Amino acid sequence: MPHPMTPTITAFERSPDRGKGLARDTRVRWALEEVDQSYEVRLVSFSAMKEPAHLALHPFGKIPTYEEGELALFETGAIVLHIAEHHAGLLPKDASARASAITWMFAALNTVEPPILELANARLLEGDKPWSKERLPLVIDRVRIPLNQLAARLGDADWLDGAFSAGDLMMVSVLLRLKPSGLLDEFPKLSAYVARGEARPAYQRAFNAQLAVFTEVEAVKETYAAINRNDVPGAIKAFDPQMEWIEPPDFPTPGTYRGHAEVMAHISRGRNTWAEGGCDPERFIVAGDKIVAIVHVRVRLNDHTEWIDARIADVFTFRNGKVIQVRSFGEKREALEWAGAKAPAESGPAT
Ligand code: GTB
Repeated sequence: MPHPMTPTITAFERSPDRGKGLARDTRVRWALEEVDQSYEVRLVSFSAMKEPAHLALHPFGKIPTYEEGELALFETGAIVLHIAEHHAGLLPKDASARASAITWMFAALNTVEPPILELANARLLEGDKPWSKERLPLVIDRVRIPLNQLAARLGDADWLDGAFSAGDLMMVSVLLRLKPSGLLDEFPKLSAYVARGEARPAYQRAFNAQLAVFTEVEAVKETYAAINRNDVPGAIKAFDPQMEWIEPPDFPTPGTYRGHAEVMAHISRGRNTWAEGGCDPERFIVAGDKIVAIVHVRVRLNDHTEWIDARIADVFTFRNGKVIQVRSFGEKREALEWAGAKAPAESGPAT
């Protein structure tokens, strides 16, 4: 079981950047990694973000959120500040130096990030408007102004104000969003500053963790999609040759199936009993190397008229990007307990 105070953050179930680290959970993960605090991740879909359970955590229906015991936070500025204040390593001890570092966090969020967001919106959301081409140079110039000023202030220093701090973490996170635009290349000092941030082991761990979630969830989804279309080789594409699939005694085909051949035969046997329907993973909870998939099973078996309509939970364990075990559970609670994860907020159909 996780420590009761292990924080849980939320992240995109399917990040539009396909795991390039640009969504805002990365900066929270980075802060947690810098202070060596383990954490859990609950993945939310775009529709779940707008449901009451998530809105209770984040009034604006966004990610990330941060839960730690009774405490629930939103806004990455507040979350990173909370982490930095409760652990050593991200803020100086001296009160004035601490206030300066916090000032850089605000500068990143209030001065540097807004024009960068405006540019992202101009490109992604307004690119098809008739006036977009004319407006874009103006928006880009508005980004250049604070970047020029920031580069001048940074000069040849490694970090903004002495040692690396939460201010740098936030500034680098904000600047990273510019990478796809190429604009950062105009500012070699800032490019080098961002590269220094990215080179930090804690950043690397945070980046890899969010990328792993993206690729692992895609692999889990593809497993069910392949089973549904009766593509058994496709279903085991992400499975390690030594993997095992364990089904509990009260399942129709209980037992432990080991290796590709046994697992394929097992999947095939189960799949061939279906007349129609499918298994849809509806929700994902990440706990360390495990992904708990809450699966909606809606199947009509051969020679039956009634439908099976149930929710089960499959726990996928990954090693080096490959599935080494799938363990099925009839009850979501049992699966989460076994995986050492907390239950997700209840909402929508997947409860
Ligand atoms: N001010 C808030 C904070 O700092 O926490 C902003 C939170 C926020 O905008 N979150 C975004 C979100 O949940 C994700 S980061 N959006 C969903 C919605 O509004 O419905 C923004 C983001 C999204 C995608 C990429 N990407 O794919 O490149 C990059 C950044």
